[in-house]
Amino acid sequence: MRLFVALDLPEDVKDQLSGLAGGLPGMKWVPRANYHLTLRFIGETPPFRAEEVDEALSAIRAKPFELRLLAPGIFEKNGQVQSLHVTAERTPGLAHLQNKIETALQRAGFPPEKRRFAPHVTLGRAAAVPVPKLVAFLQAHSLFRCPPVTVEHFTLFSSVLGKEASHYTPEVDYPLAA
Ligand code: 3AM
Repeated sequence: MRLFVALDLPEDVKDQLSGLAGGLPGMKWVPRANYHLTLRFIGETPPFRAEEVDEALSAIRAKPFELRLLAPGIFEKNGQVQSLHVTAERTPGLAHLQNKIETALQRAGFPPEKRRFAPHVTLGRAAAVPVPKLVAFLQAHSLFRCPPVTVEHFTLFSSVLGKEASHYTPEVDYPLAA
């Protein structure tokens, strides 16, 4: 199984995010159903390890928190735009949960995540978007904000890579409690 840990998003948030999708030639938009905020990519995992992941995640105790999604941004690699996302504010509640998940998975024997946590929801992958159009898009939406939502659980997803889009299945929800 290919696994990752993420926040699923309420339907009204997905509605608002999908309102941003469009108007950029060359952008491969993520289907609305696939919007999520990745907390930890785990990757290909045999069934017995998946059980250990579940045990590790089940033992996490963290409080509900407010998630704030802000203006769109981009990720680049070697000067090439890779993807478009909305940024999530790195609030203490979000950082705390991500940290607990990272620690729990390392204790379960997974190697540390090397990349710094940059919370975001990917909206699209940039195949060949003209840069001026992208800049105009980011400017046009720079004031975009979602009303804060209370996060009361996190989710272990499995993913099956597809030609057009990956297919994500929520496998287990883990509640957050005050
Ligand atoms: O949440 P986003 O869309 O940024 O790109 C994949 C997606 O990121 C990322 O994990 C999320 C859920 O699939 N991903 C895929 N392969 C990865 C890898 N080898 C990866 N992240 C880190 N390492």
